[in-house]
Amino acid sequence: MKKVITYGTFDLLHVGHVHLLRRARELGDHLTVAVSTDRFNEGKGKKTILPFAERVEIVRSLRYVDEVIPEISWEQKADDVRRLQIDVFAIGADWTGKFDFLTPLCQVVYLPRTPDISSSQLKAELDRLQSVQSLLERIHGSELKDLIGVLDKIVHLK
Ligand code: C2G
Repeated sequence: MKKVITYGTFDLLHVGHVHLLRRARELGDHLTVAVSTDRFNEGKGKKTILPFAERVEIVRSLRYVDEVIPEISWEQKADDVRRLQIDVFAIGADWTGKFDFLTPLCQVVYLPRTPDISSSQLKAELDRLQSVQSLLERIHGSELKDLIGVLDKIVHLK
């Protein structure tokens, strides 16, 4: 059985993550995903929306994923590869070259990223929607009606 491993935060799971996991799984017969813990993410300077336990549950539910382990440090990869008898390490091409030190232990594959989607983009969009919502909440009923009237006139002027 050809075993593949990959590592990541997988916050706000999106198609970029799913495409990566599908292609990683297609490199073998079994895919292990090491999901970054909240503490490890702090070290990466990453603030996640979803806590570790939820990110694990979501990743574990995917058809491409056979096993999930925690990623708690940068140094665990070589031990994971040996302990789990991994044949292929795969990760997105934004990491190209960073994990070549694993080549004596297993094949190292950098997979092209999916363009135009990222957890940080989704977070930025969520923040924007939240600020629009709080603005509308601050505008009282009558003012909101006036604002809608003005916007309506602008739209119909076009
Ligand atoms: N990814 C992708 N396309 C995107 C976004 C992400 O292919 N549009 C890939 C990344 O390259 C990575 C995986 O999806 O292989 C998970 O991405 P993140 O959750 O951002 O993980 P990252 O912060 O890159 O953590 O030790 C390695 C790190 O834990 C990797």
